[in-house]
Amino acid sequence: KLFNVAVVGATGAVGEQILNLLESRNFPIGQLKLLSSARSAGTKVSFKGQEYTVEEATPDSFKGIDIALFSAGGDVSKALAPHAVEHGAVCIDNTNAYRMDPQTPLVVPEVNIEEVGGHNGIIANPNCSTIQMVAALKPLYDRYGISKIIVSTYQAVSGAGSRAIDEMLRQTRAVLDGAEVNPDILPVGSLPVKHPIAFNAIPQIDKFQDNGYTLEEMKMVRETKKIMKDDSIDVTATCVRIPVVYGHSESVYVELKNDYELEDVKRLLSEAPGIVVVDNNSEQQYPLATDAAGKPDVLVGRIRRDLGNKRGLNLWIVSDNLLKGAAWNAVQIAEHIAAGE
Ligand code: 11C
Repeated sequence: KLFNVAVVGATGAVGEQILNLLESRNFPIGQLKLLSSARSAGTKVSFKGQEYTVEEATPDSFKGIDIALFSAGGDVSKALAPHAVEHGAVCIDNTNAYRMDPQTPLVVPEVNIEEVGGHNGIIANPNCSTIQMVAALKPLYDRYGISKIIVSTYQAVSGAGSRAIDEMLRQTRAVLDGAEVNPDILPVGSLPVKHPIAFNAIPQIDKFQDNGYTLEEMKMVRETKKIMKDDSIDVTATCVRIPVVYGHSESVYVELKNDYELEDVKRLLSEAPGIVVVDNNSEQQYPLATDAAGKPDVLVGRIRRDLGNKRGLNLWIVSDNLLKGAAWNAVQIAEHIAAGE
């Protein structure tokens, strides 16, 4: 069976990766529609050797579409996903628009693929920093239970889109040339104050909430509980933008509910789907963003017991934020739907 597929946000950093994956995975596509905001409409994009013109996404764009992959921002998903559903499409939404909606499954295939079946037309892809963390923690949750997670992230600029990548590269050149840096995009494009990202670490990703945490941090808290189906997990996050192009890194402290053997933890992780353990101190091997970039896997290393709490465990978790953190997770869900599983 072939599926008519729409990619909304086809010219964005995630949309581009979705198209690469649909092509390399030979997804069973009948008709392919590439959609975007009015600003990017008219752009030419090649897919399997054929040239497509990106069209402006409108409510009528979804007639005859079976699967619509959205990654053009929350406002676009809010405005258009309901129309896509009316036209009979299943939407896989990469934005924050529907993640916490109780009717919408929030899916990481390695963790809760069975939830896909319960959708009402929309399936939400979690935030990139959540996806890689829960993918790595699920086997430990199943075996030992988890009472607490303390995570600090080191997030790549590509999470903020292609313009943030350009900004970091431009600023880096400017600093080396002794020129003005002129921050324009980060930390949050729509807020008035900007900070340099070149040679810096910015402890703000997305807007501040009333509780003193940023939206990115609160996504990690809420999404983790929803995906794990366990509100009792205590999650606290500090999210930081660093001058890396691809790959989010995370220092994760997890308190397990039961005693564990370190070797069992390493074995469980190395047997888990989508996880690659890179943990060899004598060879100085541990997950690096530069190694994760371009790969679908979640890399886990620096696996060690807390010195004070015998049920405490430290991990370093790294993955390509545009792949497992976004496009690959979405395409995995699309493949599951296409397989009729
Ligand atoms: C970042 N995690 O790195 C964000 C990007 O809710 O899907 C993804 C935002 C989202 O800036």
